[in-house]
Amino acid sequence: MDLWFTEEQTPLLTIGLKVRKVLEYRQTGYQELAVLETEQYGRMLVLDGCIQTTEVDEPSYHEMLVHVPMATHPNPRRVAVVGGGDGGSIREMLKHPSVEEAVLIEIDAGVVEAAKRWLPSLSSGLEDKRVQIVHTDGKEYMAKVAQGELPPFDVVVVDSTDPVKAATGLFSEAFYQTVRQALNPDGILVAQTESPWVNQDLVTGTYQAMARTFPLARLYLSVVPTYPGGLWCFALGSLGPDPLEPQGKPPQGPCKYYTPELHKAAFVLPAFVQELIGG
Ligand code: AG3
Repeated sequence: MDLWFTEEQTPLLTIGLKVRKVLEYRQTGYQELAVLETEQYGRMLVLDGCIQTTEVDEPSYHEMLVHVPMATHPNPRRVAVVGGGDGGSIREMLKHPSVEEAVLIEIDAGVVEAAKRWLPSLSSGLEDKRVQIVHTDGKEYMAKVAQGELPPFDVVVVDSTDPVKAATGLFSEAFYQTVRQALNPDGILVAQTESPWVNQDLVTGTYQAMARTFPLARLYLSVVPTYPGGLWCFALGSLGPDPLEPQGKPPQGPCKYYTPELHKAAFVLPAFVQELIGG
C-alpha cells in the first residue's frame, strides 16, 4: 500500500513522507497527535498536522537549540525547557555535567506519554533523577518563577510548536520579559523562531522583541530538512555571556551535529537573514 503523510507547510507548499506504519493516532485533549514510522527519516512526531521531530534529523535542531546556550553559560545548574515534550532538548541538557535540575514544562501530558512509548532515543533522559516534568502552561509557570514563588533558572530553552494555540504567547515580548525576570544574573534564554524563508515577519518580530528585552540578543541558524524552509532560526537573549565567546564547556556526550566550531559558525548569517533582523 502506498501510504504518505503530507504536511501543508504553507497554503502553497507541502512536504510528503512515505509512511511504513502508523504507531499512534489520537486527540490528546490539547491537539491531534500522530507518531508515524517513515521510510526516510525514521519515527516522526506530528502535532495538529505539523511535523515536530523525526528520529533522523532531530539532532540538527535539539543539539543547536540546547548546546549553544549551555556552552555559552559558565555554569548552568538549574535549567528549563518550555514545550519539548518529546524529551530531545532535555536529553541534550543532561550532556552538561553542571546540570543539577532540569525542569520540563510541557502543557500536554499526551506528548510525553507518546514520546516515552515510541521515541526512546529522544525521551530516554526524562527518567533521569535530575529531571522534573510539569504539565502546565509555560507562561504561567515562568510568571511564578519571575515572582519568586519558584527558584530562578540559568538557562531557559523554548522548544515550542509553531505559534498556534497555547504556543502563541511564547513568541511574545511579554513572555520574554517574564523569562528575563525568571533568570539568574548571567542567565540565557533561547527560543526556536521558525524559518527565515517562510516566516519572515515572525523572525524579525521575535528577534527585535528579544533585543528590546535583553542587553544582548543574537540570531543563529541550523538546518532541519523536515521543517518548512529547511533553514531554521533561534533567537538568543543573554543577561551575561556572549555566545560568540562561550564561557562554559561543550557537551560531554556524543553529538551528531553540534561542534564548538559550528557553534560559532551558526551566527554567521546569510545576507537576507541579516536584513530580516535589521543588520
Ligand atoms: N518544535 C518546532 C517545530 C516546528 C515545526 N513546524 C512545522 N512543521 N510546521 C519542535 C519540537 C521538537 N522538540
